[in-house]
Amino acid sequence: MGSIRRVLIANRGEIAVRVIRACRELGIESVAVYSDPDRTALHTRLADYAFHIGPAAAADSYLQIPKLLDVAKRAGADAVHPGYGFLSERAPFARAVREAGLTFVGPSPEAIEAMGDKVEARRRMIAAKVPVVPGSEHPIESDAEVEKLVREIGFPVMLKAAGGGGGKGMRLVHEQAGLASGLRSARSEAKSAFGDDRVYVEKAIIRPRHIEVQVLGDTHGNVIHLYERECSIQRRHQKVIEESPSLAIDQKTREAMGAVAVQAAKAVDYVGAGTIEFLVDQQRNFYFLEMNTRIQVEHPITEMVTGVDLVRAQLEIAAGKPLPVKQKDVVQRGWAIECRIYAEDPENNFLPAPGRIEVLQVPTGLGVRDDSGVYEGFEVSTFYDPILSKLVAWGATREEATQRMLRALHEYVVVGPTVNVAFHCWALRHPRFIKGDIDTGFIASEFKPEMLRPEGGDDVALIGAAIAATERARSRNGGAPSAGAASEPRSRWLEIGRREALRG
Ligand code: MV4
Repeated sequence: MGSIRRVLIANRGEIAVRVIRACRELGIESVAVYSDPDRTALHTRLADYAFHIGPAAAADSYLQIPKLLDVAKRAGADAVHPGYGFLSERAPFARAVREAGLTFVGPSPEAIEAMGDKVEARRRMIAAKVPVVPGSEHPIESDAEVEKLVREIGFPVMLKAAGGGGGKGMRLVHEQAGLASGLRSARSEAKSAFGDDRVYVEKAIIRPRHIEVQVLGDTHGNVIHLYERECSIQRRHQKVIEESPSLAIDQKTREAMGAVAVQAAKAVDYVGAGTIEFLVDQQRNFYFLEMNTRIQVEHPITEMVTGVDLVRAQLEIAAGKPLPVKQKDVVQRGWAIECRIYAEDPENNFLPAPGRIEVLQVPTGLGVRDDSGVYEGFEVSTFYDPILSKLVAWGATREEATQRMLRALHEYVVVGPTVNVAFHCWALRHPRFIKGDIDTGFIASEFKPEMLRPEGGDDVALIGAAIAATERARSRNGGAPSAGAASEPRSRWLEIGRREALRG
């Protein structure tokens, strides 16, 4: 603890950039690490120092604890920020950082461990009077035991891996006949995925909403919450659109969830930024699901609505300072929506679509924020999550935020990789989104690839737009623009093509 002068960022892409920005604002020097394909990445360029840590495969670079610690030492860093993903929730990493005499920007290894073991987390939450989904208080020992438990809670039930989280190794069981075989397959999947065959059971909540609460804890025992994020729009356990506040809860439920989230964090002596995930059923009952012991992808919507810089707060907390705000001063103002902009093809089962970004036009303007990890000319690698940026729109009301997001999506142009911009337009214009009638099954039940396909004739305009944009990039790069790429018709094509491409 004590003051932090130089931070090693054990991550890449947009979150590494986000941390570098917070460091610079605080007068803290930043140390980036990069793999072979990230030699020219944005985080590598923006940091004060950058060190090569190995080949593209994360297992040989961003996940190499000894290499990272060696760089931290050589670079003279006094702290390590893990970002999200990679090593961010690995207790052994937090411990190794601590044992190397460095400050880990995050919670204690003990808190990471307690919340990483989902059975242990449930046990701690039950002890702290945090509502959990009815079910196991310890791992299932036998078929007889699970049958007895299920007689009490009733079908349907969800079998889950103690070492899991994020949806891996889950089994939905509807009736007695499927219980023993479900247990067997859940166990073997858990064993091979996590090296841990412990499984537990919960009552299954049907078509739940996923609503999570941001918390901050400091080293002086203070914990506050920063209200909720609605994260129900997901696909295969990957969030796609998030918003804050949530339309699904009233003020009383909101305050109750916030208070429970604080209780949950206090139960593990939580320090830093964390998130308590809840499942919310159709009667607005809420249940603790998991705690994420890291900064999350979707943290910007909380920043936009509360005005609290969460990454700055992480760094200040790690330096031993008290929380930057008191609970009574945390207020939700307006509405924020985040769309994750991915290089992927929604018309082809959301297949990742990496490649070189030939043209990039990023939206700006009132109430628009784009947290990006890329730039025009950068090659999106096949080795990592193909996220380009997180586009956030803030408005005084949900309607204004939605309109602003649609406007920003309209401005967003990427030539090169296929992106999911049109998919976001489709979702934001959907009557169920507009009503706020969303749950975790929204995309699976509403989305069909045909819904994005332009009607006959529009393809011509799309091709025109692509040609025009490529010409623009070529001339900017010093190449000779071809005949017929004069500025007037070029911009008209671009305008028509863009409008057609984005028409939901
Ligand atoms: C559940 C559930 C219904 N009932 N647990 C999926 C991710 C993992 N973190 C927990 N998950 C779920 N747990 C009970 N008792 C439904 C899900 C679930 C889900 C949860 C949040 C967001 C999206 C989801 C999509 C499918 C299933």
